[in-house]
Amino acid sequence: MDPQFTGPVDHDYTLQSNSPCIDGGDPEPGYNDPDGSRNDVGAMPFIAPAYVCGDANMDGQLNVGDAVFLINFIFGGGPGPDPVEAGDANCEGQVNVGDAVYLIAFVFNGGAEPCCP
Ligand SMILES: [Ca+2]
Ligand SMILES: [Ca+2]
Ligand SMILES: [Ca+2]
Repeated sequence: MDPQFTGPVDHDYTLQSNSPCIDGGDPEPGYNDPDGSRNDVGAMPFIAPAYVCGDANMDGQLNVGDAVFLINFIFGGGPGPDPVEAGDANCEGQVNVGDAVYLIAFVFNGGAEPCCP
C-alpha cells in the first residue's frame, strides 16, 4: 500500500490527508495523536490544518482585509497565508491574484464562498 507521504523524495514523511496510515495505528487511547484522534501509522501524525478558508491574514474573519493581504503577498512581497491553503480561496491549487479577486467577489458581490483545498 502507498502510505501517501507528502514528499518521499525529499524525505518529507508527513502524511497527506488521503493517507491510509491516518488513524491506522494502535487503537490504545494512550497512543492517541496530539489532536486526540487515533494513532497514525508512521513517525509523523497527520494533524489537520486549522484554518478558516480564505482567511489569509488569520484574523478569524473573511473580509476585504484578506484580499488586501493576498495582494500585498503576491505583488508587494508581504507575508503569505499560513497555511498557504488558507489563501487559495478558489481552490485551484495555487495562491495568486485570482484568489484576491475571488474574495472580493465573495465579500462585496455575494460571490461563491471560498472553498480551499
Ligand atoms: Ca490520527
Ligand atoms: Ca481575515
Ligand atoms: Ca487559488
